[in-house]
Amino acid sequence: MTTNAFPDGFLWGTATAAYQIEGAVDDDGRTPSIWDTFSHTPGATVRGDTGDIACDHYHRWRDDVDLLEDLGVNAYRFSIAWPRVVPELGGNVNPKGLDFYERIVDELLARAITPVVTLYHWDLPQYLQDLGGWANRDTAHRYGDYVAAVAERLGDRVPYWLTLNEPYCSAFVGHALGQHAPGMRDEATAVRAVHHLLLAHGIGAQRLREQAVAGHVGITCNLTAPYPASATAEDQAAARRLDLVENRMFLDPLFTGAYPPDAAAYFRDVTDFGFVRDGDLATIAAPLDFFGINYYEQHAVLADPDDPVRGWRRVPDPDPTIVGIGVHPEGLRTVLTRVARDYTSVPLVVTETGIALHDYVDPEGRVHDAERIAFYESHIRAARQAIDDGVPLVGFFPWSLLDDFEWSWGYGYRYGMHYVDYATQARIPKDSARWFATVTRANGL
Ligand code: IFM
Repeated sequence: MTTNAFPDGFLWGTATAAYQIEGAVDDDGRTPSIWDTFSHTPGATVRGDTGDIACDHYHRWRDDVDLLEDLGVNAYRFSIAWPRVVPELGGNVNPKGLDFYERIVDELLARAITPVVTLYHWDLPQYLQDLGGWANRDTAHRYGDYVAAVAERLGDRVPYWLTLNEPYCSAFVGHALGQHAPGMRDEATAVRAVHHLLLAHGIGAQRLREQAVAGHVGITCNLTAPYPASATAEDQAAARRLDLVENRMFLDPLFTGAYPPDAAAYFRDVTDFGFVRDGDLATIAAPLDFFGINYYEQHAVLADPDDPVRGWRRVPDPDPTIVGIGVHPEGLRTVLTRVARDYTSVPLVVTETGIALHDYVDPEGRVHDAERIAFYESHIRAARQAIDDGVPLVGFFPWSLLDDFEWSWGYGYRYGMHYVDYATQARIPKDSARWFATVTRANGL
């Protein structure tokens, strides 16, 4: 029977990431990450925006926890900044960095809000990038040491751990497209980075288990729902190739312990996967307790005859949002049912989904974001349908709690349920925040 209520204990949350909201980039021993370097590179971000101040969450975090309470969420996903915890090469742990996150975790727990901790949301310490970053296998081991340090301090209290956020973006958007830090345009390095990120995930998960953390261990991937623009064999093959890059390069190693069978041919002109060592895939594919999915995109795919190897083109969405992608809640259902059917039976969590708008404060001091409410509502319905399809979905976290530093887009695009006035750092609940609070309190629509 279809119902709009969600299962008891369902996690209703929202999400943020350290570099996007914290600011305080020099406080208490933090050193630069690749995003500090990249955002300070002329031309890398819109208007030269940086995360130097962002939402000043480092100093205002307690007020932001109040916002969570107002939303009525029972969970909150945030990330820990590696360069706060291990600010220098050599692995010395900075207690002040850990103190900050411990305060947040304890405050959340005191307010019955379940902390969901992302251990890596793109802010690689710059000192590791100087040694090759994710192209260097050793980064995966350094990541393991960092994870162990966090687990030693917080392992008894954090119920959900996510090793990585969106390795697709770290690897391909950062190393092949050059739009994210470290700003490289080299596909061979991007594929190497995929492997070392996944290896880092596996090593990080191992280190969490060795520390006997009390919580569940998972990873978040951003998955898309590509489909052929027509029934021709060419378009079908093109959609499958895009699916390889965006989805299967991550899902297959994580859940089947092998790169997809078509990966070697697809990347044949850039790599022979010689960086994969014996045992790596077993480390990567060690069992998880849950799996996080960030969903933003469904797209039609056309064959591109001019490019026989890659050979795909995304069809521009007929009704795009300001970031150029469409609103397709049915794609969320597709992605969830696919993962549950083809890859894993572990509980799934929608760790992000959301829409960027040009929100503004009206003369009465209100922010009317009806499109965001419609977006959330349709995606929550899609999530509910996935549960009806048998998907073990246990949580839903709209992106985001706050407007924030949206990476290379800077501050121009707003994703938050709270409007941030960057000049005063005032937070103004948007209509979507009030609406979402009714959902969390009713446990459904
Ligand atoms: O802001 C990002 C987030 O850091 C990762 N997922 C997509 C969001 C919206 O662009």
